[in-house]
Amino acid sequence: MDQKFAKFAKISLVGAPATGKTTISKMIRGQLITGRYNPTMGFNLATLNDPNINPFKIWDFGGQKAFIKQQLSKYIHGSDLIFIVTDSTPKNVLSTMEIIDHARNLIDDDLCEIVCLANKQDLKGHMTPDRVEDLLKIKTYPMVAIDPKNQALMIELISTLMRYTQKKIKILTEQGK
Ligand SMILES: Nc1nc2c(ncn2[C@@H]2O[C@H](COP(=O)(O)OP(=O)(O)O)[C@@H](O)[C@H]2O)c(=O)[nH]1
Ligand SMILES: [Mg+2]
Repeated sequence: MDQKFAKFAKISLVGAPATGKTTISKMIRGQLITGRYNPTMGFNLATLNDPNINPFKIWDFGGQKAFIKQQLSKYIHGSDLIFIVTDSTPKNVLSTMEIIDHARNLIDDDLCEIVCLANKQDLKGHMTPDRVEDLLKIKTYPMVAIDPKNQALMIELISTLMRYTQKKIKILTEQGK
């Protein structure tokens, strides 16, 4: 195993409040999704040990404006993969832009992939992932976090993105960067 991934990989879920970060973290781990909304204070930390993928920790950051910037600057370092979670309404996508800029300033893009999950694709009037991608200018995947059937899809996506980052790091290391 590559040395970087011999440890638990760090996956961060970042976004505005109520976009579905905690639901995604639960869905990935196969936990029951209740549909109730309890705002996350600070962050939740969970571990996934799935036989199909190297173990990782999921950092689910609370999105409240009052502390998101401070939380991110303290804890986002060392992420191997960041999922920016937005709901797929124009208003939410605008707040997401600001969060992406903030996260980008804190991490090294070469060591960490940042992609977006355009969540709540089941809701009427949602924007398509292509439209969200046009606005945010980062690779965007459609998501319905309340559907447990998306668990396998999320694990596959994480696995693919981690392999991609691993390859990128290997090339950079070979180039002596
Ligand atoms: N319709 C719909 N509701 C969702 C979806 N994902 C999350 N929710 C709901 O949105 C609310 C906020 O979700 P939560 O995961 O707590 O948001 P967080 O603040 O980003 O952690 C909850 O009531 C969830 O059940 C989704 O894909 N579709
Ligand atoms: Mg939450």
